[in-house]
Order: sequence, then C-alpha cells, then structure tokens
Amino acid sequence: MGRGRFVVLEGIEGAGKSTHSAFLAGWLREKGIAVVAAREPGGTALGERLREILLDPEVTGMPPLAELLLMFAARSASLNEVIRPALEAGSWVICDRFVDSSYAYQSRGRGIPPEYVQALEQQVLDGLRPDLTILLDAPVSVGLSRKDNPQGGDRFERESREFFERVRAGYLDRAAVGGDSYCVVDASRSLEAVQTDLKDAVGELAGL
Ligand code: Z5A
Repeated sequence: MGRGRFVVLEGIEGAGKSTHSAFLAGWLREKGIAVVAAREPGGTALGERLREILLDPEVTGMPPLAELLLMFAARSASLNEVIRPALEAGSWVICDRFVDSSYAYQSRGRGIPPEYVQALEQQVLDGLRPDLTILLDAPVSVGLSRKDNPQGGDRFERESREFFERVRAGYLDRAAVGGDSYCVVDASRSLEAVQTDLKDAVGELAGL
C-alpha cells in the first residue's frame, strides 16, 4: 500500500476551491488512487454544526478569538475522524481549506496575532503538514464576481473588499515563505487552464 498524500486547496472565496477539489479527486481516482475528500470547516458531525454557526449571518458580534477557536475545534474533529484515518489507510486526502485559512482570515483578516494561530497549529496538528498546498490565487474582484449573492451571503461573504484584500495578501505571504510544498496557481484563467496546472503539480507528487 502506497503512502497517502495530503493536498490542500486554498484561496479567497470564488477562487474555485470546491470546483477544483472535486476535479482533482476525480482525476486521481481515474488513475487508480484512493482519495478521501475533506473540507473545512465541516466534514464531520461536529464540524458541520460548527460550520452552521460560523457562517450564519444572524450570529453577530462573534469575537475573532472565538472564531479562531471554533475553526480549530472543527479542524480537530476533521483530523481525528477523516484526515488521519484516511492517510493511515494509504488514501490521499484532498482538503478544501486547512490551517492557512486561519492564518489568512483570522490573523490577517481579523487581526489576531499569528502566534496564536501557530500555537493552536502545533497542538492540534501535532506535526502533520500538507504534502502540497495549492493556492488558487485571483484578484478579489474576480472571486467576488463569481459569487454574486443577492441575499448578501454568509457571515464571511458580507465582509468588506478590504478584508478580502488582506486575506489574499496573507495567503500570498504564506506561499512566499512556504517553499516547495506550496504551489500558487493563477485562478483567474479558464477552468481548463487552471486544471492543466493542477494536474502538473499533483501529478508530480503522485509520480504520474
Ligand atoms: N474560514 C476561515 O475563516 N478560517 C478557517 O480556518 C477556515 C475557513 C477553514 C467557509 O469556507 C468560510 O470559512 C470561508 C472562510 C472561512 N468564507 N469565506 N469567504 P468555504 O470554503 O465553504 O466558502 P467559500 O470560500 O466562500 O467557498 P466558495 O465561495 O464556494 O469558493 P470556492 O470553493 O473557491 O469556489 P467554487 O465554488 O469552486 O467556484 C465558485 C463559482 O465560480 C462556481 O460557479 C464555479 O463554477 C466558478 N468558477 C470557479 N473557477 C472558475 C474559473 N477558473 N473560471 C470560471 N468560473 C469559475
């Protein structure tokens, strides 16, 4: 049994994480590789309940630190119930968002010191790191235009453009110091162009 690999897709909303996570999982399965799909926050009973609270626009005034802790509570459940068991069984895991979302949104977006995120990362991840983080990068205007929501959107989608600019910058800074385990893909291009780059990056990791 081959070793499972852990691949994370990150990016601002509308960058295409959900679309491309499903694409990559399907492509790898076609190649005979077992894949488990995960998403954050969510993917477990606890995670989905927390997701409802975290995205609910009627939940107002949530302190940024509470938001960070809830994200890590959902992450802890996902690691225990989905991610670690899948990797231990030799499956690949394709995860739609992971800890870099907390650095980008809660730290850069909300202003929480990155040391707080780092401390939780150390405790909750206990040394586990993605083999590859793919940052789907696109201008905020492109991402938002793909998510035209007449109802005003969820608790995050109601944030200002400046908030998403900080989030995007936070991601790009993480990728700039992340070395070989990061791959930045220009997600403003066509679906086909993006997917060609994804196949190259993930195919190299899989030895395809
Ligand atoms: N959050 C956080 O703050 N801290 C954390 O630690 C974590 C999360 C883990 C929920 O995440 C919120 O949680 C999120 C951050 C926060 N809020 N925000 N913003 P989510 O991932 O569920 O929510 P999301 O980012 O808003 O997902 P999304 O809007 O669905 O974005 P996406 O998955 O990147 O996009 P998509 O659904 O794949 O694509 C959107 C549309 O664009 C769709 O119609 C596609 O067909 C289209 N699309 C995508 N790519 C293309 C290209 N290349 N060309 C043309 N059309 C395209």
